[in-house]
Parts: sequence; structure tokens; C-alpha cells
Amino acid sequence: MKDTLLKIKAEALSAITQDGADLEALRIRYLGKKGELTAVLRGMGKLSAEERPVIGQIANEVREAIENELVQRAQVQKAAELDRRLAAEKIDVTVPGTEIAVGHIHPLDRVQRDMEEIFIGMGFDIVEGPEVEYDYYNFQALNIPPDHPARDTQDTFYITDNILLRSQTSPVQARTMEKRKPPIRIISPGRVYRSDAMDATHSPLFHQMEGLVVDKNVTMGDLKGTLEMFAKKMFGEDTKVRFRPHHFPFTEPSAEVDVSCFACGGKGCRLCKGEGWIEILGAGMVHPNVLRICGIDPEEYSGFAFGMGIERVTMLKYHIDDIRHLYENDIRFLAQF
Ligand code: 2NL
Repeated sequence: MKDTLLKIKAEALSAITQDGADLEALRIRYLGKKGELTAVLRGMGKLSAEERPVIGQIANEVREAIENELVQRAQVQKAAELDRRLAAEKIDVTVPGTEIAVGHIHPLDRVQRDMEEIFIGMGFDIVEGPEVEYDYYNFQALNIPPDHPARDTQDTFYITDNILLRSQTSPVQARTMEKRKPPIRIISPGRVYRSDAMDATHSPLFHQMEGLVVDKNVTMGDLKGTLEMFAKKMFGEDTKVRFRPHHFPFTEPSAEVDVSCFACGGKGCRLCKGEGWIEILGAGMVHPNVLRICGIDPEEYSGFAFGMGIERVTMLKYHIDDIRHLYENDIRFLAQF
């Protein structure tokens, strides 16, 4: 009987220590109610009184040895399973991520928004209006006489005799003066249309931003201060502003406005063609006729206005040499901004 017990012990321990042994199945096989060890113990009744305690002790030792080995192997298997999972589920946080392609803002929008932010900061409201306009708001209300060259069908897209595609955003300002009482402080960004042939600097559709301030005692000094502030915020704090006399039918006096070259600081370079100055704006004091036509008394109020091309500023700022790049939406061009 002793030999049988030691044989069971040897077999059990060797089975339990096998890699990946099914420990629960082995426990049942050796220690369960119908297990091998239990079967041997059942036969102990046949033993003599001297043999019984000796065999009983060996049987207990065998049971304990098998139980201990089962517990130990269970721990070893658990640790091995944890190691396997840690290795399998390891995340290398230093592996570079996959780049996600995100869209971005078009350079024309970038510049328009920058301009809007600057004027909003100075208390201006943004006003929009129709792109299909009456001749009245586009020309008559702005003191542009019937024989003015801008009215030529060569330059303006007429839809009927008195309806056209606006050639500037001034009609938005004229409509605002009709509707609102001063003080008025607005900018009007938007699309405008001119019947130009497409080339490196011209497009039949382009974008403009005009500004208008009307109040009591508004002066040329206010215009200069406003545009100086705008130029410094837009092109850098060292930017200087220069007014040159000009003529527009809707302002008197009128000026073309240059900023000191933001590429060379005024020394002269390729961007400013050696001038040191770059023309950015047209501006002036609102003509009394325009105020009167729009229902504002020029004896009581005065105002200034200005206008600039958004394409022109964008091309200068980002060194774009052909306006068509701004409309073709070639991703290789746009991805540079
Ligand atoms: C330019 C010049 C300018 C205005 C636009 C304006 C509007 C009203 C009354 C008076 Cl309602 N003036 N607008 C004034 C001066 C110049 O634009 O070169 N634009 C690209």
C-alpha cells in the first residue's frame, strides 16, 4: 500500500509540474471523492492495527504534498499568464502618432478675419449687403455721375438697366446711412465684381473691405489715426502711413494711402519695388453730396470712408505673385498657409 501511495505521489507531482497542466482536473483526479488517493484510503479498513497509523501518516503526507504543489503551481501559472498579457498588451507610447489631415482656413479668409478683428477692436460693426444691387446704391447715391467711366458696361456687370453686380461694397454703407442715424462706425467686407480680363492681378470677382464713420466733428485726423492703428496691427507696430492726394467722386478730400514696406521696413526691396512704400488703401472725407443723398445733414455731421482690396493685401502679405492661385484651390498651394 505504501508503494501505491508513493507511486500516486510521484505521478501526481510530475503531472502537476508540467507546463500548462490543468490543475483543477488533476486535483479532482488525485484528491477528489472518486480520486486515486481516496480510493487507496478506502482500502485502509483491511489493514492491521499496527499498519494503519503508519500508512495513514504516509497518506496524509502524500495529500499535503499534492495540495502544496497544486497551490504553488497555481501561483506560477497565474504569474506566467500575467507576464504573457503584459507582453501582449504593451503600448509603446513613444511610437509617433498617425497624423490626422485637418482642413484649414483659406488665406483670403485669414486676412479678412484679421482685418475684421482689428476694426471690431476699434468699435466698428460688420455690415453685409446684397451682391446684386441697384445702380442707385452702387453709383447714384455715391455721387458718381452718369458719364463716369466706372459706369461703362465695359467695367460693370449690368443685369438690367438699373440692376447690376456691385462693383464695390460702398452700397452697403449707403444703405446703412439711409437706415441708421449717426454715430455710424461700420466695415463692409464682401465680394465685388468688375468686368476685367483675368490676369496675374485682376479677377472679375474679388473681395473688398470698406469702412465708414459718420458722427459730429469727424475729421481727417480721425481718419489718419484710425488707418495708422489698423496698419500697425495688420503689418507690425513699426509701420508708418503716408497719404497722397487723389480723387474719388464719393470723398472730398481724397487720398491714396501707403504703408511703409513691411518686408524691408522702408529701405526699398523687391516687394515695394525699391519705393519703401506700398499702396494699400483709398480713403477720404465723405462727400457732402453723399451724406445728403443718404439722408444725413452735412451741416451737422461729417464722416470718413476708406476701401481696400483683400486680395491685394493677401498677395502682399504672403508673397503670392498671381491672384489666380487664390481661386484655383490647388491643395499644394493652400497647404502652405
Ligand atoms: C479703393 C478706394 C474707397 C470709399 C472707398 C466710400 C463709401 C461711402 C462714402 C464715401 Cl458710402 N466713400 N468708400 C471711399 C474712399 C475710397 O475705396 O481703392 N478701394 C479698393
